[in-house]
Amino acid sequence: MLIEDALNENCVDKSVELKGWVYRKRNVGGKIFIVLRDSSGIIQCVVDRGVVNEDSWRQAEEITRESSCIVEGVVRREPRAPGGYEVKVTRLKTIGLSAWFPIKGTEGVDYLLDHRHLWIRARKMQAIMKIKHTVLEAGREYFNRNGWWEVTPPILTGSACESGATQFEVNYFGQKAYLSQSAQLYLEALIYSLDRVWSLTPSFRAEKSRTRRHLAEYWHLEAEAAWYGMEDMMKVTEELVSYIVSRVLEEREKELKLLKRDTKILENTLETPYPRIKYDEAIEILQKKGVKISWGEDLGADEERVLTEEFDRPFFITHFPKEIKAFYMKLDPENPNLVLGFDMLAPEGYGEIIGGSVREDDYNVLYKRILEVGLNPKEYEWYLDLRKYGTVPHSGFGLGIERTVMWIAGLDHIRDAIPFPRFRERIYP
Ligand code: NSS
Repeated sequence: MLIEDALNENCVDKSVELKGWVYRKRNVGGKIFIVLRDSSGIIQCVVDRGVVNEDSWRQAEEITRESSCIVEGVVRREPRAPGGYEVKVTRLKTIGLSAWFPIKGTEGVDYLLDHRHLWIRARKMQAIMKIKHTVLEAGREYFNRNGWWEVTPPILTGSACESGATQFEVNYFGQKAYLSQSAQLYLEALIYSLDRVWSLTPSFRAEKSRTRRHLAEYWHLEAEAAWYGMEDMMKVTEELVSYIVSRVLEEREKELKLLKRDTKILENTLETPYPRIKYDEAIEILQKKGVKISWGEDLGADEERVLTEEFDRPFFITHFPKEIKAFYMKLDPENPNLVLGFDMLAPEGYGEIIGGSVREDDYNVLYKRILEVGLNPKEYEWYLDLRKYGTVPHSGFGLGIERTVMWIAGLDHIRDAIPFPRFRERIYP
């Protein structure tokens, strides 16, 4: 039985068997109090010398923090115990006696990263991973219920999707290949077959520095659709994000509470449409607020944070200068210095969680853009082909799963949104 199920009025006076790990242990006046934990929660188990046999008592005496064990006992109401119930132990069996556990929880960031394989047992980490589970489940469900096809793009790729500067090179049987930065180019090919497609894959970015919101390996939820314009695709992202947040609010209340997440702003997120501002306006707002930035410059984490102060829900920035965006974005027919691109920013300082755009569907314009940004059209021959054989207006986007979890869970660093984070400095564990 899971601990969560034992913390229940129906179990009072009933015998239960629980399997878990020792979360805390103390001896008080001839009794040993063991707080047991499993994936579902914690429960206090009281081992009374007068009740259990000699063998169970000895095992309770010897058992250490983080040992695995099986506990049998009777559930009782106990308002002073976490959850309001406790187990009066009748039998305790140690399964895996733990050596001295090297984590108390007060250690520094790097120490905890070195011991990540053990730290992921922490209740905080459990809560975040459960929230992530629901984010992933809701994301998949949104697409599947709305008639999109799930596809499986490759991770080993021959050319850059985003900037070449953040590519991981791999030795592919003696040739150069790269780890995928985004499935986008392949999703674009797939829409000619399936109209509307989505994928959930790892993406890799050789980010130069360690920041609060960059990982070298992250999970990327991407979608691409034929015939969709900018507004159509922005609407998809709004519906997706509001659906994800609604599911987390419904199903992960306990975890949000454990993380002390203030859910007021998350509730605002349920209501769409989200506000939209153009890049021009974003620059004006920033300049008015005293931020030193001029038109044409990219918005970094600091600028985004200032902009989020203006909104109490996610919002879009659109129509960026083409120089700061990727080669595949369609030029704005009303002002070809701009692209039909959009970013969705999460409020409360979090910033960008989604990047998307209309794609350039004209062969000649795309060819020119590839040259302009210094890429080799030879490497993009297949991608250009898509504009040669039945080109179609289309759009797509990518949502960073960890960025989204970081915001929804209210984390101050992206590293905790993934069990084994990868940064430039380390890959251990
Ligand atoms: O670079 S993006 O803004 N856009 C793309 O990769 C498009 N090719 C996606 C598409 O249209 N199919 O990245 C998309 C999102 C971005 O908004 C972040 O939420 C996330 O991916 N992202 C990251 N998360 C964690 N760590 C890093 N380094 C990172 N880079 C992007």
